Parts: sequence; C-alpha cells; structure tokens
Amino acid sequence: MAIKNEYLQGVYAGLVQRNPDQKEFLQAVEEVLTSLEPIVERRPDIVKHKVIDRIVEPERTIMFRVTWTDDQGNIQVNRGYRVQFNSAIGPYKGGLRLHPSVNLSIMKFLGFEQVFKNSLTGLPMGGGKGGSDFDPKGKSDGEIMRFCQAFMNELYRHIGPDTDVPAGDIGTGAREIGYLFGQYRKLRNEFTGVLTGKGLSYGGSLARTQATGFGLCYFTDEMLKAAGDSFEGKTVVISGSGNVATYANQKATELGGKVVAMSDSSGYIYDPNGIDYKVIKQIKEVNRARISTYLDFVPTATFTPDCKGIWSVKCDIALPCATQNELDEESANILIANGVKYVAEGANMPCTLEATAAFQAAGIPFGPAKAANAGGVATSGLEMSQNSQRLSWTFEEVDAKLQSIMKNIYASAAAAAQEVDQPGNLVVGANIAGFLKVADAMIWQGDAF
Ligand code: NDP
Ligand code: 2IT
Repeated sequence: MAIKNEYLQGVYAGLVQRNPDQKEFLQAVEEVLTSLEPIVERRPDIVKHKVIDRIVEPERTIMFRVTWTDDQGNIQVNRGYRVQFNSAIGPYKGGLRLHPSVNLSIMKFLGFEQVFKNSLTGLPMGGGKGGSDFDPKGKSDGEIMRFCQAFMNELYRHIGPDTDVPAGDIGTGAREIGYLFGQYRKLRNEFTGVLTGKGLSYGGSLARTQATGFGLCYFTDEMLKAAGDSFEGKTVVISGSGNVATYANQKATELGGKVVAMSDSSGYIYDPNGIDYKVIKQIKEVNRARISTYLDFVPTATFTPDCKGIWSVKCDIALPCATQNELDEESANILIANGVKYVAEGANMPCTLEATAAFQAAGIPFGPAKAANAGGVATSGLEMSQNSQRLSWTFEEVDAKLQSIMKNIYASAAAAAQEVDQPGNLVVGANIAGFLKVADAMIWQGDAF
C-alpha cells in the first residue's frame, strides 16, 4: 500500500475491515489518503478532530427496492441507491447512474469523489451519488418512464432543492431526468430545482449538456498552456461515446485537435480524417445505436470489437470518458510507448492507480477526474443558481462562467501541488485543494452532529 503516514494507514485499515468487498471505493480512498499525507503532517487539528475517519464514512446511505412493470406486463425488481456522502459545504449533489454493474462499492466511490470535486468548483455543493442496477439498454420509452417513476416514488422523500439535488450520469440523460422530475413534481406538488440537467423548457440551463466535455477540454487546455503548448494539430483519442465523450470531441475539435478514435462497450472506431461529433450525436442520442454504425456514415472508417484496443491508437492527447478502470497499466504503457503527451480523465476514475503512476513516472501531465471533469457538476451548480433566481442565463454567460471555473480549478490544484513540494502533480493538488475546504467546514461546524 502506498500510504505511509501511521494515522492514515490506521483509517484505511479500518475501512478495509469494514468494507472488504468494496474495491472501487477502497481504490478511490487510497488515492486521496496518499495525497493527504503532507497535510496531515502539517495540520494536527485534522487528526485531533478525526476528520479523515469522518470523511470516509457517508453521512447516510439509502438502499431501496424499485418495482416496475415491463412492456410484457411482467413485474421487474431492481435495487436503488442514494449515498449522501457529505453536506458540510452545501446540499448533497451528484448524479444518478443507471447501469447493470451498479453496486454499493461503485456508488460509494462515486459519492466520495464527488465531495472533493464539488468543493473544487468553488460552489456551495456537498457530495452524493445514486443510481440503480437497472439496464436502460434495449428498453422502450414506456419502460424507461415507468422505471424512473418507480425510482422516484422512493427517492423523493430523501431529496429536495436544499437537501440533495441529483443529476445525470451513465445511463441517465435528458429523457430520464425529465421523467424523474415529472414524478417528483407530482408527488410533492412542488415545482423546484430538485434535479439538474433538466430540459430547457422547465428550468434547465443552457450549456449543461455540453458542460462536462467542454470543461474537460478547457482544463486540458490549461495543462497544455502550462507546457507552452496547445490543442492545435494534436491527435486526440476519446473513449466512450456518451454525453461526456461527445462534447469533449466537439470542443477538442473546435480548439484545433483531431479526434481519431471513440468507443462504446462493444468496441472502438478509428477515422484518420477526424470523427464529427454530430455523427456521434445522431448515432447515440437519436438512433440509440451501437458505435459500429458509424461505418454507415463514414465507410472509410474502421470498427474493432475490443473497447480496450482504443488505447493502442497513436495519439498526443488521451481523454478516457467511458467508465472506471477502463485504462489499466498495460494500456498506459502502450500509450506512453506510442508517444502520448497529455492525459486527462473525463470519466470518474477511468485510470487504475497503476496506470496513473505510469503516466506520472513518464513525466506526462495528468489531469485527474475530480478536477478535469468538474465542469458538469459546476454547471449543475449554475443551474441551481438560475433556478433560485428564477432566471435563465444565455449560453455565452454560462460557458464563460464554466471556462473561468475550470481555469480556477487548474490554478488551485497546481498551487496546492506546489505548496507541498510536488509541482505539477495535479492528483495530489486536486485532492488537497478539494479536501481542505470540506475539512475546515467540518471542523468549524463541530464534531458531534
Ligand atoms: P453516458 O451513459 O452518456 O455514456 C457512457 C459511455 O461509456 C457510453 O459510450 C458507454 O458505452 C460507455 N461505457 C459505460 N460503461 C461502460 C463499460 N462498463 N465498459 C465500456 N464502456 C462503457 O455517460 P456519461 O458520458 O454521462 O458518463 C461517462 C463517464 O463520465 C462516467 O464515468 C461518468 O461518471 C462521468 N461523468 C459524467 C458527467 C456528466 O455530466 N454526465 C460529469 C462528470 C463525470 P455503452 O453505450 O456501450 O454502454
Ligand atoms: O460525476 C459527476 O460529476 C456527474 N455525474 C455530474 C453530477 C451533477 O450533479 O451534475
């Protein structure tokens, strides 16, 4: 284990004992605790107030049954979750994931990361995450609607605009948010900004759809600028082809890069002429089809039925935007051997700890998820502000705020890394900068809640 400080080792050992099977959660915690060593050594009050012991334990974990009826009239049962991790600096905030792999470990890792990410945005949002092991693939609109309504039938009693504000994540996009919002409004007889990522006609924010992918590129652009470089003429590989990947493609292309490969869980496409994000939007948002159908639009492209193979495509910039642990040490070494110059995480924890270490050892600037993909939740925060004001800002206003938030996140992560004598280590910097604000709020608010 990489953790050397005795207090942190003790906290981590206790966590392993209590949650032996939660490998994703333990992985996320190990990374953060390793980064916090210099802080714990300098700040005895953090140890005295047991801040680390407290911060690794969710304030509340809700697990519930979701029963719905499919198109054949069969009753289906799924498990729903909401992990309300930390509310020291604001209402719980974070997405809802709908994917068959969802379990408590994945919900807790996502909720834990969200606490620090939300803190980094500078906006008053605590951290949470939720979702279900429901598989939206191949379901009709009616089935999606009935599932979302059934899910909200339980969730509504635990959330609220000043309590907990969910949003989208894997498998949860504009359609699902609409059904969830409709059911909440009906159950509470209340029209409030209880969810973000809403449609524009009922309180959504312009630029929220684009925000995570755009923000990722704004952050990457800061990494490039710090190295005296730019997106211009760079070859880019983006895994995934969902919300984050699609708009990362758009912005990377607008900034002068060429996106030559994208993927979904069935494999990856390669198009040396550059992939047009509008074709991906058509395939994924309109047709709800597989990425291989890209060849119907661009017959000269190729499809390889192996999603991990995307990391063997030569590129200057790699942006993993699909899911956790999709990029392991072996893939990192292939990217490095092929001359990758920058890596930034659009998905949550897409790189394994070993892959991250390999990039850092090779001296490749690495943008960690908490910082690099924070543009989505930051813009959710801006949606909450607009809802509170009962006003809507223009696309340009929201996009300008997003750009300035991403610049600030880069600057605070870089400054925190410098402060602990690890210049350029954005993993350590982001973890420290995100942590300190929450830790101070917890100490100031008293120990026994
Ligand atoms: P989407 O559901 O829109 O897209 C997910 C993409 O990732 C799809 O291409 C999907 O392929 C692929 N994918 C999902 N699971 C797997 C898997 N197990 N193996 C291989 N490929 C997989 O989700 P988002 O784009 O919203 O989210 C992508 C990542 O970004 C997630 O890690 C999410 O937590 C993170 N994120 C999202 C934010 C947002 O605002 N939406 C904000 C910050 C982070 P397929 O369709 O074949 O399943
Ligand atoms: O991982 C994430 O930051 C998200 N899925 C977005 C959360 C949000 O509340 O917008």
